[in-house]
Amino acid sequence: MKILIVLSAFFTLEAFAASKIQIKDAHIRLTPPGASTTAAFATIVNHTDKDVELLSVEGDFAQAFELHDMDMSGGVMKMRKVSAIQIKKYATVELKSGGLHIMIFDLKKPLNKDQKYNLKFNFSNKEAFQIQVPAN
Ligand SMILES: [Cu+2]
Repeated sequence: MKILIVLSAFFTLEAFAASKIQIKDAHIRLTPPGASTTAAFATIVNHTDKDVELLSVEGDFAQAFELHDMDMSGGVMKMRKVSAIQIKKYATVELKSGGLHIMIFDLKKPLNKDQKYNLKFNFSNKEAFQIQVPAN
C-alpha cells in the first residue's frame, strides 16, 4: 500500500513537470443575441526557461479563430491580427478585454451561458493543449 501511494505521488509530480505551460482562467465572452463574433481570454504561464509563442487556437464551434492585439491608432483603439503571441521564459501573459485576445468569427450556433467549448492552443515548442472553456 505504501509503495502504491509513493508511486502515485511520483506520477502526479511527473505529470505536473511535463506540463510546463499553463492556461488559466480561460473563458469565451457571451455574445448578444444575433452576434456571431466574439473573443476568448485566458492567462498563459510559461514555466519553462525558454520563450514560447502561442501560434494558433482551434475549435469546432466557429469557422475561424485568430490571435489579435489592440493598438492605439489616430487616437482610436483598433484590433489587429498578430501571427503569434510571445510568452517569455518564466513569464505570464494575460489575454484580456482591451488587449491581446483570441478572436472568434462565425459562431456555428449562439453560445450558451456556462456551457463549455473545446479550444485547442498550439505552441511553438510543439505543445498543444485541448481545454474546455466556459462561455460567460
Ligand atoms: Cu479582435
